[in-house]
Amino acid sequence: MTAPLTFSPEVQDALSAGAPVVALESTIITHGMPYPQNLDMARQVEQVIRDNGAVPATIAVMGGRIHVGLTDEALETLAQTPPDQAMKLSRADLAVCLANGRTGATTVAATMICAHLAGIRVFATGGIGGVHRGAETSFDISADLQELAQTPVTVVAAGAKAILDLPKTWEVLETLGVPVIAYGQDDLPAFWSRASGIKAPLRMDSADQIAAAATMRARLGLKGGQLVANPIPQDAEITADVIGPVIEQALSEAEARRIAAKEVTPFLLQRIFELTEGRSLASNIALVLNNARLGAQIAIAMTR
Ligand code: PSU
Ligand code: MN
Repeated sequence: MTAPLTFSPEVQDALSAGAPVVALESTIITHGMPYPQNLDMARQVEQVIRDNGAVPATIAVMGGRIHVGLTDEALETLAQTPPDQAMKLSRADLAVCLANGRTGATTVAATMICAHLAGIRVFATGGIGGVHRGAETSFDISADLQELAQTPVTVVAAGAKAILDLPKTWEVLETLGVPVIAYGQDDLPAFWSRASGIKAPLRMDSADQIAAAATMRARLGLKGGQLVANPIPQDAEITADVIGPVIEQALSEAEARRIAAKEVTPFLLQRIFELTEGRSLASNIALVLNNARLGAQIAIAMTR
């Protein structure tokens, strides 16, 4: 009995040859961005990984199988699937979705699980889930954090999404023993902004160092992955003074409308997109591409 994995020919060839592969998630496509920008982003991000010498493996669940590497047709179908028709898959939902033959988009947590099953050690995305503001009453803490603590995949993100309670998110990661590594700066990045005012627990300045740390973690028998927090490129950033009030407004609307559980993150991202007239989406795409580039470099370093 093995996991129901279906590899695209490109990913299959790369993995058999020991060539660098970077996993990509699909919730960002179905629940994180509107069509058609989501499709455009998904294609661009794959291209950036190829241009940087690695092979992209976008992961999604369709027809009872975990697909590792999607055809352009599958990517298009997924991008056009309304959020209420694709399950948003975390660790809790993955097996149910597969067993019932439903379509599902993988979050950071589920993508890590699938990447690990497929033998992929690096994964690039936008921002991880984390501790939501008000978690002291809602208990809303993303399963992404637990996953980083147990599954050996290096995740490249632009930090945790700034809609979250960032200090609490970093505290939980520390408790869980997850290395949080700021890339090329001392400060932890805050998704749409380069700076958060919070000093990162760890800093690294090269893909080689990040790859070496992942290998050492395995040699020590320590379970879990690493989070690489890669700041958004300067020309794409929205500084905290601009994005902050927008986040506040989106959060109070979510509260007034009693948005809860899995709907919270998609609702906030959509409202922030509307309130910034698309600027937040342009930044989100820029940071994903930037993370894909670093992800490719790390995957290459890991094959050396
Ligand atoms: N990064 C983005 N956009 C997104 C996400 C990440 O730029 O939509 C998704 C990821 O799939 C992440 C999920 O795992 O949001 C977190 O959702 P929640 O807060 O419900 O755990
Ligand atoms: Mn949640």
